[in-house]
Amino acid sequence: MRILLINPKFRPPIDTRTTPHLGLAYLAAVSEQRGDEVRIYDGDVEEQPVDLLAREFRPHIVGITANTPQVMAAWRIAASIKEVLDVPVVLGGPHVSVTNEDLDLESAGRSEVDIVVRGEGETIWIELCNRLQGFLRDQESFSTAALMDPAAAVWQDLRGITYRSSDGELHRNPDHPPIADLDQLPWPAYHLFKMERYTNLQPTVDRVEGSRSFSLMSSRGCPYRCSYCSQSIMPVKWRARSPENVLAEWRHLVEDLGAEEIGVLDDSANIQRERLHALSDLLIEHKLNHVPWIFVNGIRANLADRELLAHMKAAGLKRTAFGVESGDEAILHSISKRIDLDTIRQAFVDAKEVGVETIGFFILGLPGDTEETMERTIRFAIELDPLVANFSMMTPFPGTSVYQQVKREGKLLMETWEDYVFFEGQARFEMGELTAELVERKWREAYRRFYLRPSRILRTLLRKETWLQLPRTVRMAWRTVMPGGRQ
Ligand code: B12
Ligand code: SF4
Repeated sequence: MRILLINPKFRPPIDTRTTPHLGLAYLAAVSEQRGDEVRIYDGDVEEQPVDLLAREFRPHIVGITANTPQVMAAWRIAASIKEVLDVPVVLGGPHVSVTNEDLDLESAGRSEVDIVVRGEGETIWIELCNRLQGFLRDQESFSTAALMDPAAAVWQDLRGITYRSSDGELHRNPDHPPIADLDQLPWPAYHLFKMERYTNLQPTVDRVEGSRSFSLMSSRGCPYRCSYCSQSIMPVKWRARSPENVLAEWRHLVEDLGAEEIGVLDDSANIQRERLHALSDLLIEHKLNHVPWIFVNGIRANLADRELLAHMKAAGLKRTAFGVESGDEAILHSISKRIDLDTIRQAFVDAKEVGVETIGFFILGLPGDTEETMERTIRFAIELDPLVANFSMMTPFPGTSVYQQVKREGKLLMETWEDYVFFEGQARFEMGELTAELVERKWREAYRRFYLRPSRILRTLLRKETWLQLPRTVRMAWRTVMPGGRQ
């Protein structure tokens, strides 16, 4: 079959770099394994309108991915394709996987969307394509209405989907079990992406623009349940690939695709420390440790001991992020972070002592935050002094317990799903004494006080990357530290 997979264009924030969509790369890979002809349309780097491609390529099925701020663009794309072609449109990704707010039903209820896939997609997608192919075999001419006819009974027992049958009824089938053995998955199909169009394939490894960076995921899901995080409410259990399987992909990225740096995207890579020790041994043994790699999204500070950090450093780890979130013990407890300040302190000390650069993620405006607690967060960031400090204002994503709390006790300041982004310098809710003015002020202050310390300015000026990326650095600084400089 011909398959078109789409990543909707996202209103680009100033200077966010683009990276191929790993979820679509996996879906494309399993489709190719099935024998399909696959095209990927990544709105972030394409110029041609998507309906034109649909008209030329005439796919048998279209799959669109969406996180929360992308979902409205996904609907618009679906509608534009439906105008030129009668083709089943399937929507998947983080937004529709949040079922406790009925976001799957919201999308499946729209006339331009036929089926929603919830959670991890590969197995469901292949089962779905098999059924569509079986249906097509028996038809002289195709119509989506016939495919979705309840009498045809194509979808009633396919787990993990929510769909609208042609009589207008919405159906939510039970969840699909997670993929038990991640080692069975093929490698992401990067050959289907226009790789030369990505400004920097890995958004957080600050190498020179254009250096060949690739992402890799060595485990999926997270066993923690932080109150603000979407990961904690999606039907994705923590599972890991074997060190040997990760090594094989690593070799492929370095030796076949010429990767100069690798970003490991796991949500919580260090749940099983022995696994990372084993991977480090393999990277050293196979002489892959000359290629720098980083943990982009943060590892758990409570599970990052010095021995592990030192071993990973020897295996090429250049930098790691830690989700610190708050400098106030009570707030940390209230967001179910399950960590204390001393443990975080120790992790930063250990990382620096073994020579691993650090990134700290901090959130301002968490429920319960006050001027004093946010002050503690800023001071804690300065004390930890990571190479990169990233301060974001709390954005309550649908389904999370923070979202539910704000809906109950406060006021959301976002009007549409497109506003659910946290890089725009605007507070996203107010609750009690936590006003937008206060959070935005502390956010600007955080950047100013962290980055405009004399010691920090000197360190920044001494870094080669600062000069290599000067225009970008200046734009970023203007956006964050200047009052009103966020547009
Ligand atoms: C890397 C990453 C980024 C990168 C790249 C984004 C990208 N599109 O890949 C960058 C830095 C740009 C980014 C930005 C943002 N991100 Co982000 N990001 C991630 C992260 C850490 C990994 C994504 C990934 O590669 N996952 C691995 C692949 C295999 O999973 P996947 O993409 O979800 O796809 C699987 C399924 O969802 C499903 N599926 C997906 N699409 C489809 C389509 C079809 C048809 C089907 C059948 C199935 C299907 O099948 C896939 C394979 O199993 C995730 C956390 C996570 N663990 O997923 C957060 C995450 C997706 N991001 C999130 C957020 C909030 C954002 C931002 C909005 C943050 C902001 N700054 O405001 C922006 C949005 C920008 C944008 N352009 O969309 C949230 C989304 C929550 C939500 N409700 O939507 C997540 C879940 C983090 C979290 N824990 O809260 N992000
Ligand atoms: S540890 Fe990280 S990925 Fe896991 S629930 Fe908390 S914030 Fe989300």
